[in-house]
Amino acid sequence: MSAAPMNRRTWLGRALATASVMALAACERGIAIGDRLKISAEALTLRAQRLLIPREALAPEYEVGDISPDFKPNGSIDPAASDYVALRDGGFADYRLEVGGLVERPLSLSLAELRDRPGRTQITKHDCVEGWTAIGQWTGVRLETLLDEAGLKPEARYIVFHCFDALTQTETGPRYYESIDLVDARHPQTILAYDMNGETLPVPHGAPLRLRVERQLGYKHAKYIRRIEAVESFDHIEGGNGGYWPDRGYEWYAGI
Ligand SMILES: Nc1nc2c(c(=O)[nH]1)N[C@H]1C(S)=C(S)[C@@H](COP(=O)(O)O)O[C@H]1N2
Ligand SMILES: [Mo]
Repeated sequence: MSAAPMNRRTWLGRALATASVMALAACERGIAIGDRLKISAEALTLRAQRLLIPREALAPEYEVGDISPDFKPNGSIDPAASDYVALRDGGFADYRLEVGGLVERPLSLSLAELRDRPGRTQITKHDCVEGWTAIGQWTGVRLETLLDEAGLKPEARYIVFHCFDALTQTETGPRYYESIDLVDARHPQTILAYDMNGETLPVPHGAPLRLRVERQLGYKHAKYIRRIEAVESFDHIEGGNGGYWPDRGYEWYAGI
């Protein structure tokens, strides 16, 4: 994925505003006409989706025979951070998923403990903003299961996924992160996947644990998850736009 094509700050509230308001805001910021049109189109797409398809609707599911023989790994494919490398070299035996932030009971779960919980398997189409798609089978624990165990505090509005990898492949570079709202977090197909196509999730696809959030584009599907944080806002996180790519100009809500 290349660097963000435009110099603008998008925000959920703005995405919910009308296209004309957005175009006007862009105009005031002196953004080129092509970008203004793109912003308007994005707002219209989001509004049309929200009107036509309930957010709770399921994404299409496919058959085993539909699974893509070559599912392209994308973005980070082999994180270099030393904490990740140590866990990977130990077969992820020491891995713990931390669930914290605005929860009543923070969790720290091993992979075995995650696998002990009820699992869900789904065959879905992954859709990357770069223009390719691939069908894969994913097995994991529903995010809602863990959120209910941890007990969300009433102020919690978003779930943030903190990842091990830095796209710069350096120790100090900004690590990937993403976030979703509680509608997507509680969606039945939103899972933390530990298996892909019936086998342990491989490193290029986000081992040991990655998000599947099937109603959104690929960059929302955080791989290499190390910690989950329930938050009220994104103000205290990196650039404040709720994700690595949203901080670089991409939409926070990437509905498909
Ligand atoms: N941690 C992390 N998650 C990530 C990325 C990444 O670079 N780091 N890339 C995203 C993008 S752009 C896509 S398309 C998908 C790719 O998932 P795949 O490698 O299983 O194809 O992961 C997403 N999640
Ligand atoms: Mo992507």
